[in-house]
Amino acid sequence: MAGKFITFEGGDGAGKSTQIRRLARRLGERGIHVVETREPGGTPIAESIRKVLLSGMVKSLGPEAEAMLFAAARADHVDRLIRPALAAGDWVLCDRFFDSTRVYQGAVGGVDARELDALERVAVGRNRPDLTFVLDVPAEVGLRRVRARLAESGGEPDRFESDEIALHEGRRQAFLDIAARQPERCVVVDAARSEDAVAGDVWRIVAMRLLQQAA
Ligand code: T5A
Repeated sequence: MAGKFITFEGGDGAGKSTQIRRLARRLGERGIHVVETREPGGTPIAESIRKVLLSGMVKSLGPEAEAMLFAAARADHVDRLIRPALAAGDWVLCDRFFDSTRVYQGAVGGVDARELDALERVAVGRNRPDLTFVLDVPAEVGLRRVRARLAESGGEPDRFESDEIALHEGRRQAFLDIAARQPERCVVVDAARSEDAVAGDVWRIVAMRLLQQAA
């Protein structure tokens, strides 16, 4: 049986990594083999591209060049990790995927949608998510969480976290617009609530949309 492909999208600090860990644990308890991964990243080459992108080293090249780099990382990630895992029957939980490019480089970055269509065809092909969670939080809430995490770890905000609040709010709206246009794939979850409340919704939706199908 082919596996399932679930992506988690949303602004910085929405809680995607947290919810992926929790969902992976619950699926694992059911005997489902889960692959947890992230974008940009997931393979050695894509992780190297991640470093270049998040350091801000290529920011001056502009959003179009950044979109190409995200697509190059994604192509490797899909070819070497996502597609083989799905073919083996695993469930793949991915922290961000093409919707992030549509939002960060497209809707807010200004890269033309037709250019992004072309990059998506090359990088993703038919490997489209079965289900996408859009974890929705006001930008201020997400950024507060990011700041708290950085204060604990002693880290610095990355190239995108450092953007001004208006850009973060624009991204939030752009994710909601994608979800409204593609309700068959996307589900919006209010992620400003407790981790438990969000995880409860995520589990109910996975059970309803995917576990019943897989049974
Ligand atoms: N990007 C990415 C693009 O521009 N284009 C693309 O195509 C792609 C793929 C990636 C950056 O690259 C950009 C978008 C991003 O800016 P990243 O470090 O992977 O960088 O950034 P994020 O995916 O945003 O990762 P974050 O860690 O910032 O956010 P998460 O994963 O949404 O949040 P999480 O789970 O790490 O939680 C953050 C903090 O909040 C707490 C957690 O404990 C943690 O401390 N938390 C909660 N606190 C209260 N209530 C809850 N419900 C909480 N849930 C989590």
